[in-house]
Amino acid sequence: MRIFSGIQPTGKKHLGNYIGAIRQYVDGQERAAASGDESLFCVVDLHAVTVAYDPAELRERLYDTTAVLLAAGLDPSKCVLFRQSDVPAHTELSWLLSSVVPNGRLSRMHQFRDKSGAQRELVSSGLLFYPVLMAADVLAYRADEVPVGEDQREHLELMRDAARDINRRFAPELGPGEGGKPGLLMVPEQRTPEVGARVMDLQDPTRKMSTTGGSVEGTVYVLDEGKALEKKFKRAVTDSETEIRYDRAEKPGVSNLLEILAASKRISIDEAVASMADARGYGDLKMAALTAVDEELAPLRERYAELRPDVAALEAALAQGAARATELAAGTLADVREAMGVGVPRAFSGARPGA
Ligand code: AQP
Repeated sequence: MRIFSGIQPTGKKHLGNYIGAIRQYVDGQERAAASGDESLFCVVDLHAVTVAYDPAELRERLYDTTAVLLAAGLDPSKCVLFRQSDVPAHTELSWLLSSVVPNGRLSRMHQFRDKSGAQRELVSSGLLFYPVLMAADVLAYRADEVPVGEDQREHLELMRDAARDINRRFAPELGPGEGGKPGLLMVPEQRTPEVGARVMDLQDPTRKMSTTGGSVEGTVYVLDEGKALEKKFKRAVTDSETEIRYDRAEKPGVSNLLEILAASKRISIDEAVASMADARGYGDLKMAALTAVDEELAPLRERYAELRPDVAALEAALAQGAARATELAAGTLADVREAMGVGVPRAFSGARPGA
């Protein structure tokens, strides 16, 4: 079971990123090792240049994100943690994949439509091409599973179709790459958590908690603490009833708080509802969710404060990961180049399949 996921070094990481993705990475690191395979987690700096950004800021945010991942429990001796731009195979494979990805499909992707609409000046072609690079990130490692939040479903579908199309067109003899069969590329499965796959904004629980699209008061950051954290939960939007029950359509605010409570305490939604049986009102639910989040994130915050200042140690961890990622991706790239008739033929290069 090979696991891969990427995360952007943009902004501060929020509770949705943590529950939907980061916590799954830590779990994936253990599951991949238990299966005798590897897990790879990548800070995707090349994705971050698709919208307006400041280069110096990008470097700082990359270290922030790397330190958050390590503080959450990723361990470079158990997983491959690296920076996307350190492994040029991602960009080469994205170009090769572009040969099978229809342009029209890219321009219809929800994220592209939302983000291009929000751009005040330039809508970069990188923004349009984002899902192809994301497909290359995963396919370069022949990952079986991609732990991500629910919002990535459309990107995963495009990635799966790209793998299928490359396999069908260029190497049908190697197999489909899914259903337990081998293939030039593997068709990966999306893995979302059972609880917390789509954490919603506390101020507008009909919209997902988000780095760029959410409200400041409704976005809980993993490094929020004390009064700032408390204020966000106390002001969370609920509804005019008093009943605490899980109903996403009718009671989005209450359901989101229940989901955050359940995810943070690692219990089911039913157990979270049952734990609130004696609650006097929504105030108690807000306090329970706040306490659970604070307890879950306190060790991460402490560890982050220790790790973040040591940039040399962060660079060393990323370099170790990049070396292993480069090795793994090189094998896939050699096979794809050969199948697509690009570059020096294998007979002349001496490269072995899967090398
Ligand atoms: N609200 C969410 N609930 C659950 N999972 C979420 N993810 C994002 N939002 C939620 C998951 O976090 C991972 C990292 O996403 P990213 O690399 O896109 O990082 P980001 O830009 O900080 O995340 P956002 O908030 O998704 O950015 P916007 O909305 O600004 O584009 C992914 O696995 C994602 O599913």
